[in-house]
Amino acid sequence: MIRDAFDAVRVRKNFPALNQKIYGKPLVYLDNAATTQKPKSVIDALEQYYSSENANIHRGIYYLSQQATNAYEGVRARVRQFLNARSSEEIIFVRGATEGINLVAQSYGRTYVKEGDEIVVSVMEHHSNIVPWQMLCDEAGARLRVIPINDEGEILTGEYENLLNERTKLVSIAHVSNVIGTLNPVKEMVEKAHGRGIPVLVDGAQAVPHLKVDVQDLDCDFLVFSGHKMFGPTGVGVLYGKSELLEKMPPYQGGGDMISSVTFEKTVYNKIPYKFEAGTPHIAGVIGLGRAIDYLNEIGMEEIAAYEEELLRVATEALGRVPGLRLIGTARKKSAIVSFVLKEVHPHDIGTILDRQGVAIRAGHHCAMPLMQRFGVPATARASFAFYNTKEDVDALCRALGKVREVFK
Ligand code: C6P
Repeated sequence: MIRDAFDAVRVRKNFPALNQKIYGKPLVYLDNAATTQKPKSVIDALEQYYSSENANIHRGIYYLSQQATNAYEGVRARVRQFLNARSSEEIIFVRGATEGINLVAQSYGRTYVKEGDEIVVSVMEHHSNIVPWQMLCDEAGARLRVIPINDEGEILTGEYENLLNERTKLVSIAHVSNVIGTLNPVKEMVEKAHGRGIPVLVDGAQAVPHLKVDVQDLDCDFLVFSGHKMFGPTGVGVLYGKSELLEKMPPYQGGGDMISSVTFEKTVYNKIPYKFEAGTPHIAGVIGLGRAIDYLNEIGMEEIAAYEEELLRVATEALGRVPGLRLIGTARKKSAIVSFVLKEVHPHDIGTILDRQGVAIRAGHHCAMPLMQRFGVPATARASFAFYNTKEDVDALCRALGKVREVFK
């Protein structure tokens, strides 16, 4: 039984985009790992900012600019609280998870990673947590080492420990896989890396919107996430970094706001976090992200996680009854993401037929080609859930899969 305490049907009403028909069928939105829909409060915050509060920040001495600065910095404080970081200066606004990882690769990586050094990632990483490290390795003459997984899609922790050595300069690992939903034991992995003095970056893109993430508890050195996957606007995200590391890192980009003084002879950089926020940031996006965090706090991350866990259980059971369906990724600890293949049907065909039934899922390699190779499939179909999805959405998914079977029988 899906928990009665959590009223997804009521919550859905806050999301205007969910209330529409696609090809005459009610939209069943199951592509939340790609991006989530936005609550009215976030949409309203953007409209209000642009209609009556718009001004640049950190520059103006006039009322509107000060208001915009206060709103922007207020969100930094709320993100700090949301992640339980020690200080607001540890919160850097970026474009999203991808930019956060590139920032660390270019700033921390180019400073500390030298020829012969190693960076450790897992086979289930999103391309955003592979390619920036490959680029760095190519430049520095360093090597990428890859943690293998078992057939269920779980990290082989013994193999992980064996990979750590005196050449390892950084571990970068997804908290939750965007393809198979595996919830990785990041706290234990951080502990092992720290035992050897190795810092760890956590890609929190699929975790922060769905469970309570506490950076002090994880003790990770860096963590990134994207606003648009957590009910906020696109084009904004967060890099959390421990202040002692951020202090030592050079800026990632040069420009306005990241300096305290400039002459042609010498530029003195601003203090953190501003040192890493060159140019006018996505002010409206940050304000919208703040509103999304308020929304999540109102519901409660524990409530959300518990509800989605049950949704995952219901979906896994229901999909298990679909003839010819093979689940890819059956880890014991999972987030509400299910990837699957159907005998003799290409995932793109599944996606197309489902779309005609109003069911939006993603089909493809999910920007995780090495993981596809690991499971020996070119692509999967993926349904990814959020707290506004219901058991009826799972039923609609299964009914639509029945149509796929009819077409391909
Ligand atoms: N995954 C998906 O459909 P950006 O694009 O910067 O907001 O997020 C990149 C990213 C990084 N790490 C993980 C674990 C992710 O899942 C993503 C984005 C989307 O699975 C789009 S490819």
